[in-house]
Formats: sequence, structure tokens, C-alpha cells
Amino acid sequence: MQLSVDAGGFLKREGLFVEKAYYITTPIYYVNASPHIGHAYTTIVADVLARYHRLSGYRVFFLTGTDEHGDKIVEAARGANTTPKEYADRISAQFRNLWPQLAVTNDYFIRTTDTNHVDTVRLILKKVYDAGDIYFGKYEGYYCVGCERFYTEKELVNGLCPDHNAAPEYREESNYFFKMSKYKDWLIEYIKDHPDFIRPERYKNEVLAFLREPLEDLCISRPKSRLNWGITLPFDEDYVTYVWFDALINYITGPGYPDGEKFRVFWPNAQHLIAKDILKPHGIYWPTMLKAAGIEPYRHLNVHGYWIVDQSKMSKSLGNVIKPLDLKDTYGLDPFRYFLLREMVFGLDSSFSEESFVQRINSDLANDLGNLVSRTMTMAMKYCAGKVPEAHTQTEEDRLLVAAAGKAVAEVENCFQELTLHRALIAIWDFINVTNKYIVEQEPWRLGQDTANKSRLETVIYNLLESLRIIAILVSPFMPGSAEKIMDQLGITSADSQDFDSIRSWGGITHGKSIKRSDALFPRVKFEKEREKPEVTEKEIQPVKPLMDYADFEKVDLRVAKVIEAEAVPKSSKLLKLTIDMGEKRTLVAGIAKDYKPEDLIGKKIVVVANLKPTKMMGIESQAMLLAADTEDGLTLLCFDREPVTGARIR
Ligand code: ME8
Repeated sequence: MQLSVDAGGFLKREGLFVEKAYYITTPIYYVNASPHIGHAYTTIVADVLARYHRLSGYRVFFLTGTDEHGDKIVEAARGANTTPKEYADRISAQFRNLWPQLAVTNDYFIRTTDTNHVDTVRLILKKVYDAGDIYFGKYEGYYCVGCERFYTEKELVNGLCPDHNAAPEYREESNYFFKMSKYKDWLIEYIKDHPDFIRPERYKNEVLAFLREPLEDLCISRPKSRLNWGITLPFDEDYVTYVWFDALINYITGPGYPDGEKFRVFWPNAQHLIAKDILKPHGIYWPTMLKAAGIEPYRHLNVHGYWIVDQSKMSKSLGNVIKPLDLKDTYGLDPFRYFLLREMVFGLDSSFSEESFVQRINSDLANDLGNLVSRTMTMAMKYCAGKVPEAHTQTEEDRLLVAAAGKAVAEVENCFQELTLHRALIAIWDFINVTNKYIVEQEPWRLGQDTANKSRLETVIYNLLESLRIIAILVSPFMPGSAEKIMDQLGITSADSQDFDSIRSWGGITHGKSIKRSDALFPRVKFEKEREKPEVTEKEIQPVKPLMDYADFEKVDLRVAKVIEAEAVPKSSKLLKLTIDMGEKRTLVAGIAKDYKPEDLIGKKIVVVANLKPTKMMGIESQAMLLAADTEDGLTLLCFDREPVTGARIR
């Protein structure tokens, strides 16, 4: 697919004009505190959306940044014994430097102290003032500095701001007001005519509920005598504007309002992404401000829920603030991105727990995806000499695999339209599980035992490699690093198609391409608190009881056995099924799935008890028992100092 952008900024595919532009924004974050997991979540969701749209042939503009004016920045700077500007520079840099470390691909980073932004705010203020929608008046009311807005008495809960649980200040002063009330009826009609303007629906309903109450005009200024850390009004030098009338405008400064080429291309498909805390400014103030300034409303307001930690909001005083870099450094970037996207149902609150994070890494990533990649690559290297084999006649089982891939691609695309990103991951994992099952059912290791099965073996391996290609592209917006590692093993380079078009049909991986096997994608991890478990002390080790005669010991037949094949036992998180060679072939079922990956066992020489009566586990007959010892964190297999002979008796 040949994509190009013409001089007008419009996208062309193979010479044909297509206007596929996608503009995604995050809130611009306050610089009164360092970034935490909530900021990381919104920005990573925006990144996943940006990456997906790029892969789907859209021209994308992705904007994030920092919100630097207002009382609370002045307060924070005072607390840190510095000036607001120096303070804002410092914290803004923390945000700016964080994003590349989380693989966030924003196109622009805006600061409300940037001169182009200051100019745009003054331009809009002048426009709205000249149109008669800004007036000077007296105001008295309850003001919450945390929210940087006035509250009506009805909105307060027991006299406190519902968001900050703090008493607002009573303020009385003359200020400038934006005639927001004038646009109330227009906004209600607009929301009703555009049912997905605010989504998910629960937040649209919340905005409509706000609008059923009287809508007051919006106070947009502060006298410089009280606050000068803001943008001077173009029509009164003694006043500044700050926070909402300042901050919201960043969304049009970014792409270059009024006559920037990007503004013209991207604004019609502007997608704002926020959490529910700032629904009112985005759902009410912003569309009415745009209307007053003669600018079309944005396309969608996408609202997500809150990350809750230990059943409460994150706060410095509770000491439960989760820092994104700490998690990334401990568990890796892609697992962190995966967890955030998989765990939160978009629109609802979600509880953060490190324990469930670790569980997801071990089950979804190490077990399901990691094992699939390493088993497939091990077999492809072993049976196909490091090249993508040819696919021959497809069977019914193969057609089911192809159909499952098609279903996953269609579902993922649908989920991206609806923003149900956790469902997109579920759909991808359904396909991963189908592929794992395909391996178990097709038993490539059995096919590999007889050259008569060569063409069937090649077809199975081809299908597995093609499934991996599709999976890699599907997960790439979520876990770009891991997707790249899978593609690297598959020999897919930047010269090959890696977009969503290339996975709409089966067969994109080409026969003859060189492939390679690399280290495990997702090493298993331990939950921090588990790691802190005290060491096994000598006291806890069972004392040895001298009960057995030598003749009894002689009855136990211990042998050296070589692992030929290993696989997970379906529906069991503990058991692995091994095929061993100990002079004769045996099947052995062992509870070591938490400690060893199947592919790491192949070729290992272990110790087994060879003369126990066979027993059945999960329907599989186990014909020997392996020996292992406890370690601080799981089991370790008995092994040898020097290479023993397979089948040798242990004396
Ligand atoms: O409100 N869970 O900035 P802010 C999920 N400057 N997301 C969370 C979160 C949590 N616990 N906590 C914060 C402002 N967020 C204004 C915005 S925009 C024109 C001006 C995320 O630093 C979420 O995106 O308080 C939320 O909307 C935003 O951070 C608030 O960031």
C-alpha cells in the first residue's frame, strides 16, 4: 500500500485522494505534582489510539502537554520555595521526559506558557469579547482552588468540594464573565443530535443532567492584584485569564489555529480523551466556548474512569500514589502498558493491584503469548531449517484457524471504533488461545518423527508463523516493543507491510523468509511481596528419619531421562506433560508449570523414579515421576555435574 500526503495535507493512497485524519488529545496536566499512573493511563490510551490509526492508514496528530497557570501552581511553587515559572519548567520537564520512556509517540508537547498558546488565547478572548459574549460583573461564591472553579451551593456536599473533600473559599470580586448560559439550549440540542458526541453514554447522560440545572455564566478572570500568574486579557491589562479559558484552548493552539494547515486537516476529527473528573469543563465550557468563537465543536469527548488504589483516590497524604516509572522498571514497559489497557473497562473505575498485575504478566503474557512464540519458533527452527516453509493443502482445522484470525482482526477494529480496548485485547487473546490449541491438536513434534508427514508439518508450521505475524500486528499498538521482537524473529522488516491492511487476509508471511529464535519475550515475575518472603530456614526443613534398609532403597529404580517433548496440560496451571527418553519412551506428568516453561525443558537430562505404578493426572497417564528440590521461590530439577548417559541407573 502506497501512502502519501499531498501539499494540502491530505492523505493519498495509491494516488487516490482519501481524507483520513485523526486528532487525539490528552488533558494537559497540572504541574503542581509529578506524574502518576492516572496520567500514564490516559496518555498510553491516547498512544494506543494514535498507533492504531497510523497503522490503519490515517494521518495522525497526537497532542499532550502541561497546564501551568493559576492559583495552585503559585501555591505549589511557594511550597517549593521557587517562582511559578521555574517550578512549572521543572515539573513540565518531568512529564515531557516521561512520555518517550513509556513509548508514547505524541507529535507535539504544548505548555500553556508557550507564546503561541498565549497569542491564541488572547485571539479567542478578543473574538468572544468583540461578539459581546464577555462582560464585566461582580461575583461572589464558593471557589475550590483544587478544581480552579466556582461551585454552586447545591453542588457542594456538606459544604465541601465533592472532588477534593475540602472546604472551598468564599470569594467576592469583580471579574469578567463568559455568557455560557446563552448557549445552554444550543448545547442540549447539539448533544441530542450527535448521540456519540460524549461517550460512553453514561457521561453524555451526566452532562445532560448538569444541563437540566440552571447554567451560570463562567467567571474567566482574576484581578492581577490577586493573581498575576496567567494570561493578560487583551481588553483589560489589569486582569488575567487562567486555567479553563486558558487550558482548553490548547486543543486548538496545538494544531495551529487559526490558519495552520494541521488545524484545517485535523480539527474535524478531534478526539479528546479525559477522565471523569474534568467532564464538566470539557462537556459544557469547551463546546460553548467554541460556539461563541465561531469554531465547530470537537468530534468526540471520550471519558474514562478513575484508577483507585487501596479503595481510595490516590493522594500524597495517603501515600498511595503509584509512579509509572517504578512499575515500568520493575516489570517492563510492555507488561505495564498491557496491564493498564487490559484491566480497566473504558469508562468505569478500576482498582489497581500489583498482585493482579503480576498474575496477568505470568498468565496472559508469559504463559499464553510468550509460550506460543517460543514453542512456534523452536519448532520452526528445528523442522524448517530457519526458513518460512511452504504451505500445502489446507485441512478443516487449518480453515478454522484462518477463520479465528479473521474474527480477531474484525473484532479488534470494531473495538477501536467503540473504544472498548480491553475487549480488543480479549479478542486477540482468544485467537492466541486458538493457536495454542492448534499446536496441541496438530502435534508438530509427532509429524516431525516421520518424513512421510513433511508437507503436513510444513503447512502446520507455516500456519503458526502466519498466526504469529497477525498477532504481532494486532498487539503492536498496545505493546510496540514486543510486537517488534516477534516480527524480528519472523524476519519481518520495515520493508514489509506491518499495517492493518496486511492482516485482513491470510498468507502475508512469505515462504523462504529467514527466521530466528530469540530469548523469552516475557520472563515470569514474582509479586514484590512474595519476593520478600523470608528464606526457608533450616528449622523448617523436614528432619531426616533413618527408617529404610539398603534393600528397600535398592527397590527404587532411579534413572537419567532426557526430555524430548514438553507441553502445558490444557486447563491446568500447574501441570506439564513431558515425553522422556530413558532407554524407552515414557509420558510423565509433573507439577512444574509454574517453575519451568515447556520449551526450556526440551533436551534437559533429569532424574526420574522409573518403577512407580502409573497414575492418571488430568486424564493423562503418568509413567514416571521426576525429582525436584525446593528453592526459595519454587522448584528446581535435579541435574548433573557431567553429562550422564540417557537411561543410566542412579546408584
Ligand atoms: O485536570 N485515574 O489536570 P490534572 C485515571 N489541567 N486518570 C487519572 C487519575 C486517576 N486516578 N488521576 C488523573 C487537569 N488522571 C487540568 C486539565 S485539560 C484542558 C486541563 C488523568 O493534572 C485523567 O486524564 O489534574 C484526568 O482527567 C487528568 O489526569 C487530570 O489531570
